[in-house]
Amino acid sequence: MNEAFIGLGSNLETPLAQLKQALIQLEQHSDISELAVSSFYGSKPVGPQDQPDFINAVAKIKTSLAPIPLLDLLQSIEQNQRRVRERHWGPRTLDLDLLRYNNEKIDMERLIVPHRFMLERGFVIKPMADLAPDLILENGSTVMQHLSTLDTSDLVLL
Ligand code: ROI
Repeated sequence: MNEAFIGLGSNLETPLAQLKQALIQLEQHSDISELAVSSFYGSKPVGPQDQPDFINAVAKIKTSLAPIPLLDLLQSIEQNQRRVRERHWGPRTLDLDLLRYNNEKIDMERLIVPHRFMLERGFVIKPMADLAPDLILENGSTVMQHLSTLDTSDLVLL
């Protein structure tokens, strides 16, 4: 079994319902055997500020899916929820990012793991700390140590 972390984010069309629906889709999938979810957090948009606040969470799964089939699944869930993405770094109905897959480094055209921006993003690291505070990140710090270096003052526990 493989362990993967997935970042969830939404800022359109009842974001909390979007995240919960996506989590149900993951939980019900036959190739996903365990699912743990962080708390949900409200967050200010990173990138353009003229868009609604986001809701973010992180899920930890155990899965028999290889990375690309897992990416395909995440993208199909995004599509099922009729993901709208109007512009780069603009508002979106549902974003599912594959953050980590075991301890693997993957550098493919479609998929880079660990996720390129996760270390900079409080809205990823804070929920990840709920699930895996002692996990060692690619910079050698634990999630908890790394969290203490980030400004998370804009995150609201829901
Ligand atoms: N900002 C926040 N707070 N949360 C997100 O999930 C998020 N996702 C994005 C961009 C537009 C970069 N900003 C975000 O893709």
